[in-house]
Amino acid sequence: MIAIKLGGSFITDKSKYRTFRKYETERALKGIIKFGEPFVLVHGAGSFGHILCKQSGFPGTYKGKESQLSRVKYDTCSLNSMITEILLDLGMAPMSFSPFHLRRKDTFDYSSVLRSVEGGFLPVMYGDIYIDGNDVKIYSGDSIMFDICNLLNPTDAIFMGDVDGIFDRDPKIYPESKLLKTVKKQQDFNTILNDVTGGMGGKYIAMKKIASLGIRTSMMNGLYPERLSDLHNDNFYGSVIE
Ligand code: IP8
Repeated sequence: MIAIKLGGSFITDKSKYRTFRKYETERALKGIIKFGEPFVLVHGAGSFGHILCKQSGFPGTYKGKESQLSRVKYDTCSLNSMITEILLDLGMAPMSFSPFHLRRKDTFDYSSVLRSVEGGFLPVMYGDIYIDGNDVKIYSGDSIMFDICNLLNPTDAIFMGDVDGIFDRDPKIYPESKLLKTVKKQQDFNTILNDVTGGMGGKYIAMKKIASLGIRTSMMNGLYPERLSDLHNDNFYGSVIE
């Protein structure tokens, strides 16, 4: 089994509220299915979560801002519905899970996710908000990836983004930046992060933690899902955390 995360910046245009990249997402999902390995799926929220959260001052108290919070929940859920609809049309049996509903006192309870795997379903989990007292908090798809990898021990954890992998500098700003085909998990990611930030800090931390579980962790470009066929050989075009 493999665990795959579709990044929010890949499946949406992060700069435009509620802009779903349907064609790209569908292509990536087709490529993942074609790869043939059983998988669990996680996706980010992109412009269906981050824009309105920022405007509303979330994470933080939601008192007096209940309708904004409902709107965020509705938006993240609609993105997830569009993704599960694609999977249904591709003949899969997706089952959706949000941290909002998995939240227990101080933790997240993934037992229903595990039951869905045992039942032969494809769990589709997504970064979302959850309520903690008077506060709303955000649980990212990257954190879910760590939790699910810890529980299911997949052979691979694959992060599909809108760039080819991890670079020595932000490839969107520096055209001469170099793709790091292997990154040692002992590497101090801050030395890379300084240039590659743009909201990617949490991702590197999650990837490093997953690699420390002994799970092969890689990052690749979702626009080229066919690169999955080289996942386990030297021709793989992406970054592997070792
Ligand atoms: O896109 C964030 O999840 P992510 C969820 O995986 C919200 O970071 C609601 C912003």
